[in-house]
Amino acid sequence: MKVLILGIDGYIGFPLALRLIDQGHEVYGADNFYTRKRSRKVNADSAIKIDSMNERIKKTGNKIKFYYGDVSNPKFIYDLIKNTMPDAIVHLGEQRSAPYSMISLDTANETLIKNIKSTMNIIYAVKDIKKDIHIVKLGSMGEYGTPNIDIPEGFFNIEYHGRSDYLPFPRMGQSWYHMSKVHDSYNLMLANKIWGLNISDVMQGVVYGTRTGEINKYNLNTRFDIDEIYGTVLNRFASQAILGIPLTVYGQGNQKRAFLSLEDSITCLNLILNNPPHNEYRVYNQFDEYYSLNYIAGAVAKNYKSLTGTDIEISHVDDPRIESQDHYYNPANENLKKIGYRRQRSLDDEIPVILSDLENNKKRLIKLKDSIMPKTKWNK
Ligand code: USQ
Repeated sequence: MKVLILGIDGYIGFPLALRLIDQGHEVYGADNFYTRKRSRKVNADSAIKIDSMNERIKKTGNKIKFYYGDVSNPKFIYDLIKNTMPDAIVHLGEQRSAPYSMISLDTANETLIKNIKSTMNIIYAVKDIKKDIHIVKLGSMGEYGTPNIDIPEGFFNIEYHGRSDYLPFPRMGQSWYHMSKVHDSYNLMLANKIWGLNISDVMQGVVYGTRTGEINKYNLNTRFDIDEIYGTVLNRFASQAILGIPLTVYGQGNQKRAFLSLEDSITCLNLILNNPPHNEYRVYNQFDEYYSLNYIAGAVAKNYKSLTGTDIEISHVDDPRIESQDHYYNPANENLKKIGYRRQRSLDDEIPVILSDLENNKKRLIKLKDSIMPKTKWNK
C-alpha cells in the first residue's frame, strides 16, 4: 500500500510511519513542524528527546519520503497528492490541543480555521485527483461530549414524535479544538454523500505511552508532551510522579474518558488502513477502555509505589475547563473489534514502562517543571 501520512512528525504519525515501513508499505509523509514550534511557543518541549526529521529518516534507511509543508494550504495538498498518488491518506496534521485552542481568539481561530481547511483541502483534492483514495481522518471521542445516554459509533436509531430515522449522534465538543473536529466530521459525511468518497472517521480517546514495537526496534523515540497545553492526562500524571509533585486531577476527578495505549492506537490505525470502506463514511470509536481520572491517577500512583516504594500524592486542583464532573459514560467500540482489534497493552503493562522512560529523562523533565501547572482557563 502507498500511504501518505499528514502530520508524520507527531506523537502518533511517526510511530505509524515506522509500523508501515516495517510491514513493507511505501510511506510518504508531510509536516510543517507546527507542534515542535507551537510547543516551544508555550515554553514547553518533548520530555523525551526526539531526532530531527532528517535524522529520523536516515535511521529508517531512507524509507520515508518527506514533504515539508502546511496542510491548510490547498496548493500544497493538491501537489502532494498529485506527486504521491497514494492508496490511503492518514490525516493527523491538525492542531491537536484543546487548551491551546482556548488561550485566545487568535488560537481559537487558528485551530478552527486551519483544522477545518486542512480537511476540506483533502476532500477536494481527493475528489479532483484520485477519488478512490481511502481517507483516514483522526477525530476525537471528545466530539460526543458526555451525554446522559450510551454513545454509539457515529450514528443511532432515533424515534421522535412517532417517526424514526438513523441519524448522526449529537456532537457536543467541549473546546474549540473539539468543535473543529465536529465540523470536520460533518464535512466528511457530506463529502461522502455527494461524491461517494471512502472515509474512515476515527473518534480516538486519550492516548498514553512512550513506546511501540517499532520504536524499540528502530530505537527512534516519538515526542512525549507533559505541559499543560500539549500533555495528555496520563502522560502528565506519570511525569508528575517522577518529579515528585502531586498529580493534578482537575476538579472532582469523576470525569470519565476513553483511553488506549500508543501501541494499540497504531494497531487500530493499521487495521483501519487494511479495511478500507467502499463509497462509505464509516466511524470508529478508537479506544480500549474508559476510566475516571481518579482511577487513572490511582493507577499511576500504584505503579509508582510498586516500582519505588514511595507514595505519590494525588491533588485535586480547580478544574480549568468547563466539563461535567460526575456523569454517565458508556461509549461503544465494536467496529474496531469487528475488524480484529484486541487490546495489546493494558494500563498496568504500560505505566511502568512510561515511568522508567521518564526516570531516564529526568533532567529534561526538571527543565519542563514550570510548564506543568494549568494556566489556561476556559472561563477566564
Ligand atoms: N485532566 C486532568 N489533569 C491534567 C490534565 C487533564 O484531570 O493534568 C483532565 C481534563 O480535565 C479532561 C481529561 O483529563 O477531563 C482529558 O484531558 P487531556 O488533556 O488528556 O485530553 P483532551 O484535552 O481531551 O485531548 C486529548 C488530545 C486530543 C484528543 C483527545 C481525545 O490532546 O488531541 O482528541 O485527548 S478525547 O479526550 O477523547 O477527546
